[in-house]
Amino acid sequence: VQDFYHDGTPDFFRLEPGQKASAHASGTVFARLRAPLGTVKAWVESFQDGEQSHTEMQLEKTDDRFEFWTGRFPYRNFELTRYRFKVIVPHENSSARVFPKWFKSDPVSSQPSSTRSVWFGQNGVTPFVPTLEDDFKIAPGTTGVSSEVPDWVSGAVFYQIFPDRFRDGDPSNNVYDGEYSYNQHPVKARTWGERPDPKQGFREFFGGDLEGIRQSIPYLTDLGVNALYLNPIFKSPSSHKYDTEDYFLVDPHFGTNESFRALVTELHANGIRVILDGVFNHAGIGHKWFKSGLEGAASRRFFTFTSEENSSYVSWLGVKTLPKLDYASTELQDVIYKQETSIVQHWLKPTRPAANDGVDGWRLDVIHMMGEGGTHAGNHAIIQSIRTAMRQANPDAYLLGEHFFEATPWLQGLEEDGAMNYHGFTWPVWGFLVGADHAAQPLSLDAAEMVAAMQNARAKIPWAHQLAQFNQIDSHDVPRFSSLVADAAWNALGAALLMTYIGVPCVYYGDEIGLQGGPDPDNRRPMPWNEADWNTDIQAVYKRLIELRRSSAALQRGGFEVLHAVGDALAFVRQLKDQAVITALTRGAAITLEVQPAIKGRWRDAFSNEVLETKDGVLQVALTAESFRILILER
Ligand SMILES: [Ca+2]
Repeated sequence: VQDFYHDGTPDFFRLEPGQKASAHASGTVFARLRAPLGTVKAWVESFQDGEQSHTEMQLEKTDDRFEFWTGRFPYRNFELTRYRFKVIVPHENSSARVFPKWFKSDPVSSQPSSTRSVWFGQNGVTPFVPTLEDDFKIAPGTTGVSSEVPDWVSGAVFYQIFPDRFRDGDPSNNVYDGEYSYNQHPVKARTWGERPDPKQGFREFFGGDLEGIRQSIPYLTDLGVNALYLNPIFKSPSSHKYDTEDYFLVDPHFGTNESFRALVTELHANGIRVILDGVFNHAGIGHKWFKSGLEGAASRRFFTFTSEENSSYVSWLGVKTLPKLDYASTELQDVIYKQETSIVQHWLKPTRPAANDGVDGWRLDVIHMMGEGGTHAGNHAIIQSIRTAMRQANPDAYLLGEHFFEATPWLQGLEEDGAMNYHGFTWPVWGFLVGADHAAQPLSLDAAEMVAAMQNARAKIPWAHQLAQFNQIDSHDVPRFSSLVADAAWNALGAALLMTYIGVPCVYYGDEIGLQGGPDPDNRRPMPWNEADWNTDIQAVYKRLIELRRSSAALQRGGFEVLHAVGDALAFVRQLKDQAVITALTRGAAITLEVQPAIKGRWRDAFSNEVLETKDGVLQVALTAESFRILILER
């Protein structure tokens, strides 16, 4: 346990009562800091109108291990508010000096100090002034309406479905062999259960569809998930459908617009939300805007042609089948997101006022690349406008950005609610449990290094976004986690981290039954529906972990504090007021961890029901080799 602690939960941070109405208010923040015994003085250093201000804190209470200091500091709601703590603490061998009357006495008369100043921000304690980017941050509009992260997001457990590979509920709509050609190659129909063929890739089809998802609702509710992220569903000639031909039309091999709306209604009736994959950086070469643009229509301006030549258009990473959309065109902005009838708003809104068939958010593909003139110029303004448009159509819509890398600039309150958290979760976990990064190059992190990587990422973003980050241990873009870990037991360790770490967990379809898979397209194998093919051990682990996540406010919205991180072993606590959950795990040999949670009581093992009690402030957590335990506080 670090002595210093602060987070965005109500025990440590809240806005003064009555400051909830306006999205553009100024006001006061109450902050509480947990500090070591013997702390001499503490301040909040915050920033207003661009200038730093100091607010002195008062000692509120002391227990046997900590002091709690409180203070109130001003903020303006329309801008990102940064703050950190400056604290004077005892320090042996301090090189500091005390000047009784600064600038008014002889410096030679100064006395050696037995204290020093330290600063505490989201990336920990430093004896020097930290950088702004590691400050605690309050997202603009935290008390208002327009910029809040939707409440439901932190309570969600997502399930990612790649529609062609999840379930074939209606063989009559399947692509058949040679039905059409794509880039002069005929498409190929495959049989459910076969392995994807790297030579066919996006030209092979297994027949999964919306009806298959509908038939699987009992399976999904039994698993316990309550939100779906669907890979693209709109008309496209490929099986991945990232080359959209018509954003207003569900692909006929998946179903119809009507069957999709009916599916959303049925999912909602079963407590399952849905977000769609919006591929708006580029269109497919078969989109009518592009085809008519080649013939000189006005929609030519939706793309970036560098000359009169029809072949001179900018495309995604040079892939000519994916011409890049140009948001310098206000007409394009209108049709993609600005108008009420735009694509983004159309699918968020119900088909009629009483219907419940609008989707709950968008995952935007390569969101950081969208921009003007064939570049990402103007990107942040575009994403801010998309957020505004989404909130207009559905105030509870979740804006999720796809970034394979760091997403910090998009997570400062005005743009994304959350990002696909490869940077702050997936890669650190891979460093600890896989031993490689996304490029299949060696990445070796012990427990301390993993949590340092995670903290370093978390430190850059406001609390509201930390809770809304989209965590996965794998996805359709990387090999299956279960195929990467050297030891099957480590697969369960990954699942435990996924369901107990801060942020929104998402299970890639099939991970819960141990589906294997290498790089794309092998990571997109058809979901086996013969239960004899399921790994029921990992399935039981997933179901219990999801149940725990769904039932625990501490796991959904609690703080995060590391209790132990050395070598192979890790323990951390998630706490929300008087609710707390400890996750303890080791990837190595059996070990007994001695941890000191700040909150005291009896802890019940969520799997074995064994009750553990704190003795003299120490909780002994015995772990067998390569195992995890989840301990729930009982008061
Ligand atoms: Ca089908």
